[in-house]
Amino acid sequence: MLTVALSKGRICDEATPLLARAGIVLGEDPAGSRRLCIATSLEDVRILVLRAQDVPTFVEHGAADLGITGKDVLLEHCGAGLYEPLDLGIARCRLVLAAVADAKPARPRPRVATKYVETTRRFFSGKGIQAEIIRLYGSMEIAPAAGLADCIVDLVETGATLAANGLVVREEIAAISARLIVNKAAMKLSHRRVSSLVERIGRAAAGEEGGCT
Ligand code: PRT
Ligand code: MG
Repeated sequence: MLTVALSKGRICDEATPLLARAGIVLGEDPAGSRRLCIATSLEDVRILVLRAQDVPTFVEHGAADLGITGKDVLLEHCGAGLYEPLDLGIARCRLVLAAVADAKPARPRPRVATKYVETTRRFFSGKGIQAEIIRLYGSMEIAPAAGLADCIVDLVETGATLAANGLVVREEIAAISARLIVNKAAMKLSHRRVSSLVERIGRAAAGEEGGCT
């Protein structure tokens, strides 16, 4: 049995049709089910529906052989036991530094609100700046107006949420999309099955039909 950890929410919504094109049809719609382990049309492939941040943890520890989650989550996870063979090209957005449009010049130690604490720390230390990072779990866009922080590091897609909160992009930190990840030991021990699954998902991501290997 191969277990695929799938990030719930918008990545699941976009990955489900992609997996179907690869010939991996989910037995139930995760959005309409309370079941967190879902059988598929391939009798040796099952899906675990998880919080995005938990996907790399399951794959790294071998509780799942493969996983699908956002590059933002992978940058923040910084684990070692993972391969990242495919960019699935779905759930695209950008990780950016954003601030109030007419903000005063940044102070020497800017206060930055984000849920991407590690990525933000690396970004600022790469510039030789020691930022004060304030961890939030959501609604980062309100932090500057509320006086909690000078700027935020968050995902932006259309920019509508930033604009609605009086913020503008100051700098792009990374281009984000959903990635397929693989447990390193599984890649070695179940090489034929894992690489055949990676191949068919890769063909589907490239827009080709999956076929039945
Ligand atoms: O996990 P959590 O519940 O905190 O996040 P969520 O419910 O916002 O998103 P979820 O679980 O459905 O999916 C999160 C994953 O989707 C991320 O890890 C990314 O890899 C990916 N993704 C792609 C996005 C977006 N696009 C996106 N636009 N995740 C979040 N957003 C947010 C963004 O932060 C902003 O607040 O959507 C909001 C709207 O963006 P605009 O610019 O279109 O207004
Ligand atoms: Mg969510």
